[in-house]
Amino acid sequence: MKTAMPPCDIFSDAVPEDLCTLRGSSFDTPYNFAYYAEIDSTNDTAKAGDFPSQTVLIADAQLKGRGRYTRDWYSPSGVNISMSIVIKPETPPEMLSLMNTAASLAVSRALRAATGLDVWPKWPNDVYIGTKKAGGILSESIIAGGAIVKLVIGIGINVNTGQFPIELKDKATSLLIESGVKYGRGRIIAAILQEFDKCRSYPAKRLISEWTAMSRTIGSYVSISGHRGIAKGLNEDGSLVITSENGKTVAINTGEAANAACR
Ligand code: BTX
Repeated sequence: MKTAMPPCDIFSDAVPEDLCTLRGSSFDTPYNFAYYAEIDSTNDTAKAGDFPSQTVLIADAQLKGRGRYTRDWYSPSGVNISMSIVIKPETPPEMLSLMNTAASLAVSRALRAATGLDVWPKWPNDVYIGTKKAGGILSESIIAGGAIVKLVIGIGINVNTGQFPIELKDKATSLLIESGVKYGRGRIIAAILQEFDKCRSYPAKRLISEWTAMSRTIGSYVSISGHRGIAKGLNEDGSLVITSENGKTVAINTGEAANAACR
């Protein structure tokens, strides 16, 4: 990993204009911001560095943005949101598995409110507009002495990307492509953080029920990690319950909900 340049604070002249709204006095927030013009991955820097809790690392471009496993996350300069929220929790471990649920619900709500588009959370960590992926969440934790000492919630959103590389063209979309409108990233980040604080304070039952109401994964035929069947709901640990074709009910912790049909 390349050593990251030190971040700028949000009041620096280097911060792009559409992110300057994060300075706004109308935006009352408990979060601190660290801005990077270019970085390998906001999640990697957030995990490696000593940042106070409630720091949000924001990058204008990521050179090695990551998805789950070893997948790349396309993060071109100046157009999208690439950010990681650092939380040093007294978070019970079981809440960790619901962080993707809280973050994907928060992002979906914030984007829906900002754009009026058909945004929805897809299990376990995607944000879709219609049938295409517009964003993703990568929640990671640092554990020491058997306890979670740091949570990093990475959020990538395609905001003002006008076109994608050939390999993503058919499956990815952006707010700009869907609406024809360019959005200020700072306002969207502010809305996401406000929603995220609400969603992560919900009791698990409420969080799951609000996520379920917005997601199209539930009720769809899915194929995940060798299991095929109808997605019935989420357990309180965030796992997806599906009734397989052979009639058995299984709970799946992770994986990709392929072929999730749209209701
Ligand atoms: P994922 O593993 O569910 O999705 C990764 C897959 O999505 C890739 O293999 C590719 O097919 C597709 N993809 C790659 N880039 C894009 C894109 N921009 N839009 C739509 N589809 C894409 C999803 O992982 C979680 C992504 C989290 C990204 C954030 S950005 C800030 C933070 N830092 C970091 O390195 N990652 C997170």
